Amino acid sequence: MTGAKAQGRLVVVSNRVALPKQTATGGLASAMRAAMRERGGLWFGWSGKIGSDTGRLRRVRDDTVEYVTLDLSRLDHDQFYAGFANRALWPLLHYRPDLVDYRREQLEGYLRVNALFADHLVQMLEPDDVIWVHDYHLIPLAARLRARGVKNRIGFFLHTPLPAAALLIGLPRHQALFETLSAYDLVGLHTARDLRALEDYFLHEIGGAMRPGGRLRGPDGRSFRAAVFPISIDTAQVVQSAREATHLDEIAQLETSLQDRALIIGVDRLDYSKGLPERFRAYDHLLEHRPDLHRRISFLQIAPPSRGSVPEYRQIRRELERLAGHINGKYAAPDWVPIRYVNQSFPHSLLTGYYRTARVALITPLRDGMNLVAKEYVACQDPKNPGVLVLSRFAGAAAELGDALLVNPADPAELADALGRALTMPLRERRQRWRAMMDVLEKQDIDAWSKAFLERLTS
Ligand code: GDG
Repeated sequence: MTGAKAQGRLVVVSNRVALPKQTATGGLASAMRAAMRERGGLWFGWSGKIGSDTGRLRRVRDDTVEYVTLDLSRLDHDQFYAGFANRALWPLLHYRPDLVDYRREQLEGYLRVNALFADHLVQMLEPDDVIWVHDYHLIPLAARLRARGVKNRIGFFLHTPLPAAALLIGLPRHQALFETLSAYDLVGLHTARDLRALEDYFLHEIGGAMRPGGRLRGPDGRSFRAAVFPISIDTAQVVQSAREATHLDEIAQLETSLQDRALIIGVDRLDYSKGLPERFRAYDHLLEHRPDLHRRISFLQIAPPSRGSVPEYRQIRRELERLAGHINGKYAAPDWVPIRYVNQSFPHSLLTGYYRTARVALITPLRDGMNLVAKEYVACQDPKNPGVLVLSRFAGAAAELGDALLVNPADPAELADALGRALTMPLRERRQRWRAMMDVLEKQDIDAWSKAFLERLTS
């Protein structure tokens, strides 16, 4: 392991930490673990626990990787996580200025928790560590680390979209927040559109400049690189999981319940960015205009609740319950339920089986950084008889998956047309489209993604 030592550890920082005993649910967790294991590592973040005092640390070691998590006080949690991160930044970054609930004390709480993260982290760092910070909860972290004398390479990856500069400047004190990105050495984004937005913001809104070699310079004079790294999935693992899932009882039960009806599937965290009400309305539109499809299709929407402490999430949950009830009330027959709306989460292995069973995936976020469900759906298909992906143009994944049926999720008629087309698409065309998308996923998997980012960060 001398090579590994020479490289320095990988220190990952994210709001939540996937501990070693938890089954790695997402590709991201396993990719981070693999990268840390190779060179030794530390994963630091919030424990998910709200304690009476902020600052209690929990440590777990697993071979060459150490996991350190921090409890937050109720006030810190409410201001940093439920407040500024999820009620101001999340809607802003998803092009929803109408939902931004900015409060100065929450921004201060956000900055305070970032400073607290820096205080703890600085004591654990070694000079040759490479630090990789994830997502919108921790934008100012590098600036706080630099202020404490940290000279290490620090990279940042934004998992959400980055909207146009014209929207970013609507956030009070946006400059104090977004210009801290220049404290990183590398900022990674999902798509070229996000990168253009970042460049435009730095160049035209806060007096930064473009340096030779494409580096951006912030108003403080520090320069950093920004580049596109579209995140992906563990393609080989997902393919295998979907094949194995065909033997699961739950899959047989789902198939029996379908009685040869074509399954349309959607899988999304219950979030207003995912376009769920619009999707339900489009399904209503389809059933209204295509009576020939009644009883021949079934729409399964899996939507595990998330961020229940944020009011907008409770509201959308009620809206979807109403819409699902309305659609079933309007079209259901004694032996047919048009929409199966399920508010729970499932083991990932089972999800891969559901994806494979579905003739169509309906993935229509209003805005999404990438959308990994779209990629997983493609990887799970039976190559001999693949299903069709109907995908929003506004998911980052659309930039790579141009062979999906791309739609504007705001138009129920367009969405319903695409669904109709997907349900009757000839096998030959399904195969061609699937093959083209699968080629992308085989080349660009999650390992290629993390390697590309880390290579650029350390070069
Ligand atoms: C953010 C960005 C970006 C879903 N339901 C269950 C379950 N899932 C898994 C999916 C997929 C993951 O969760 C969801 O990833 P997405 O990318 O679709 O969406 P976000 O959660 O919003 O993720 C997004 C991503 O970060 C990565 O950068 O693509 O744009 O918003 O893997 O399969 N997993 C399990 N049970 C469920 O019920 N186990």
